[in-house]
Amino acid sequence: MKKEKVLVIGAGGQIGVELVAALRTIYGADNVVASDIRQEAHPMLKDRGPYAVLDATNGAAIREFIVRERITQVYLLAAVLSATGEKDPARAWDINMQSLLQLLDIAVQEKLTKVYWPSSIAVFGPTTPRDNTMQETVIEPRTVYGISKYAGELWCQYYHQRWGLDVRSIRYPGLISWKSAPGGGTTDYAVEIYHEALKNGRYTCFLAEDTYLPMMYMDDAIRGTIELMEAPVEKIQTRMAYNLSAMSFSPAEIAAAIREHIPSFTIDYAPDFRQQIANGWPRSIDDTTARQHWNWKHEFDLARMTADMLKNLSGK
Ligand code: AKB
Repeated sequence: MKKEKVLVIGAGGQIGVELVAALRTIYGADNVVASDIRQEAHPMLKDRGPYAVLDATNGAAIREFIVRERITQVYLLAAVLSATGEKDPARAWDINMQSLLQLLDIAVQEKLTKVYWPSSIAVFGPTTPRDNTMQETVIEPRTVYGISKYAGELWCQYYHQRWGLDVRSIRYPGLISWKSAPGGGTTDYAVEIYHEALKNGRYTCFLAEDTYLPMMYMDDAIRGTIELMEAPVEKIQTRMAYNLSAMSFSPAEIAAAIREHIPSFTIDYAPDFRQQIANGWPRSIDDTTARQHWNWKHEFDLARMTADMLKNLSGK
């Protein structure tokens, strides 16, 4: 077992519950503390290792916890995502930025060995080339979530340059998982559709049928996150977040993939305010930089992910 004591903030979310389990296999269950603002631990976090109630924006409480528990690494996952963020931009900005800026300070002062903070394809905007969007390109986000992620990337880069902090980050595409639900994102339809296909045999999609977005299966996202964090420091040559890609599909294409397993499945479309957000994001991502720097490779495509999602969700 590696000797680190890890704190995951916002562990009860879609990424957190799976990341905590993966980290516990590397560092040992007792050395990975899951924390969330919710009093009650997510069922996947219950009785499987230490759990703490922590508000990501309460820097004093987080510092006190880090010092008391001799934490050496922190993963900060708490965030307000794109769709929820547009409903209350000031709150989204506050939560997303306060939590990061306070943690970066604590990390320098308490000499943490590493920090992980997720970014998103939401950093890109309508002025970015939308196909095979490069690592370095025009970046003018138009959602508060995207603005906070881009600002956050710049802060991470600043803390690395100024203080030598080892902070690493990934621009996640839409993440699809069966163990835990997403919340408040524009790409959430690609999870809901599987649940509805199994439950009701039909789905009304909040994006139009030809809306292509970059997507990734959670297994790949967790493996990629851990590979980035485990990579030797000299491989991490960008301290902005890495583009990471696995697949790109539209609602019509995911529906067709589901029909391979459930031929009677039907979909209709009722685009809402999330369509405009999706229209400003890339259709596909170029992740050559991550592939070259630390050997990133995805494993799941749409067909393989669909088979796995439907098998696991039916078992549930
Ligand atoms: C969202 O839709 O807001 C997120 C994301 C792409 O970061 N899933």
